[in-house]
Amino acid sequence: MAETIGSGSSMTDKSAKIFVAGHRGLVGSAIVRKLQELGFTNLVLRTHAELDLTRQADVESFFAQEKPVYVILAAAKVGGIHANNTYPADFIGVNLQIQTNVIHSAYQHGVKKLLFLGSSCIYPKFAPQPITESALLTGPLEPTNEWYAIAKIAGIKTCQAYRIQHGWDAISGMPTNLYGPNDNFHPENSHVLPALMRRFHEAKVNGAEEVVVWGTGSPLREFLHVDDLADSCVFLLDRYSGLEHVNVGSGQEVTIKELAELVKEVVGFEGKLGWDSSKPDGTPRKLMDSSKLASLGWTPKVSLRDGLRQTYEWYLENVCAAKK
Ligand code: GFB
Repeated sequence: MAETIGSGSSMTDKSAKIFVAGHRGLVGSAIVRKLQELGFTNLVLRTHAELDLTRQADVESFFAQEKPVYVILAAAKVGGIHANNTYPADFIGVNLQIQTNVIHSAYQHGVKKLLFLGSSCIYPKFAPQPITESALLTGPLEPTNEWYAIAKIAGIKTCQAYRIQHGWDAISGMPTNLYGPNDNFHPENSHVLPALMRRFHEAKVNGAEEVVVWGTGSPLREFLHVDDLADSCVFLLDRYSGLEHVNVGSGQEVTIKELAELVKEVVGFEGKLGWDSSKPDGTPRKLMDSSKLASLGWTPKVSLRDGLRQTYEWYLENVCAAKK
């Protein structure tokens, strides 16, 4: 099908029905906030209890009944390095089921355009840095998250296959490591940033002397605030129509040690840092090359320091206050 890249807006009708799958999660909730802020009035949302996306028949009935015009597929089984390493069957199985059901039903029921979201872990463990889109499938994956990565690679390829065979407008965005409001702050299963925020906060409140951080502290990670990701999702849905997936990064790269120091400062913990080297480091570095997205006209806005402050405020108001 014809590719339209960086040309005029295609989402001019603010009453067009948009299904945001996974609207209660970190990514989906940010996308809903963004769409509402832009004046989109016809969002279709379903909780997990209302619609289990792993159930093919239920997904088909939903699409047959609702007939959305656009779909943003932000529903996924996600987690940090420990969760990925511990629940491989869930990470590959649930994600393959969700994306296969949603992509196929969306195509069958006349959805105009679908945006699939993946992750920077789709790239080879030792991909040249910064990682360009063309690095996909050029080498072995990081073992701690290969199950999730294989599912996400299958999602990109499913979108490409439907585009090639059916001329259907399915596109993919690949965000780097994300953080922000509505993140999962579980002590073991979450990603590093919310895990550390909670650990430093609890250490501060309990007057602890030390906070232990996993691994060696040397891996490098790039962090993008989820509000920036949400903005890029609407931008891509509106402006990009191409076969290749698009990287969405911030260019803000820090070592885990630097991140830990930054979170410690934002939270206001005054004790020491310790390191648990029995925990895995994962990929040594995964900095995205986001020049393709920049050339289309999109750039991120939120600095890591501001994003951390805002996320900590959200954590205090929503997670800590809710526990009281
Ligand atoms: O965020 P994280 O779990 O994901 O870990 P990945 C990043 C780095 O932080 C690793 C270290 O080197 C961890 O060892 N780290 C230090 C910690 N302390 C902690 C902690 O308390 N909790 C956690 N979770 N990490 C994930 C993939 O990889 O990235 C997913 O497993 C997904 O598939 C996601 O792609 C974006 O960046 O290593």
